[in-house]
Amino acid sequence: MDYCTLPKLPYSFDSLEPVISKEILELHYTKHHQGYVDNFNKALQKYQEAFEKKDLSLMLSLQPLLTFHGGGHWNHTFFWNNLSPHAKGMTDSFSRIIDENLGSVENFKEIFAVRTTAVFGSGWGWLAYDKETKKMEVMTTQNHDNPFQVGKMPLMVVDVWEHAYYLQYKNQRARFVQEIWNVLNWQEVEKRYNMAVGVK
Ligand code: MN3
Repeated sequence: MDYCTLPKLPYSFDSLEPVISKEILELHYTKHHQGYVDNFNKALQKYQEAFEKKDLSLMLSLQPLLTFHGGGHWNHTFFWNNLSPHAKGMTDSFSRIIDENLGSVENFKEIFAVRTTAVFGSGWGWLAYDKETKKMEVMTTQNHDNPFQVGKMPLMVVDVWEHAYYLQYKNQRARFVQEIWNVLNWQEVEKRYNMAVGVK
């Protein structure tokens, strides 16, 4: 049984050009994201069988697969939704919130670019919200890990696995991260922030 399905992409494959080429977006969504959905469903099926058999060691051994493929599905969905062909930039009120949390929008973008470009191997760059400190922070994760796993609320993400940019940007991850601002859906990020601060 399918526990989850590939969500609809909120725009067409060519609509993020020239920042993300049609070829990359189509492959990334129909092959990579679909693959994580399929493998997550398989892992969940095995987990359910293990659960029904009360096979704790099998349940524990399935955790890495669930985190990897489930995270792959969740992170990609979150990534697609914080991109838009009609990116409008931040509202004044949200850019003031970024100023308060991270010095300035310029400073935030610089920290984000440096840290995200420096991710070893495959991973993700995030803007996250820490409910304990009530502060936003820039963080990175490996593979398909997520700020949730360390108790933070994700607000924005950029995929820096090579499959996200290599066909177009080759080894220039920094240039990809720089270009992504042109299609960043700040209205969605602001909405997530409002939800994060509103939820106790
Ligand atoms: Mn990816």
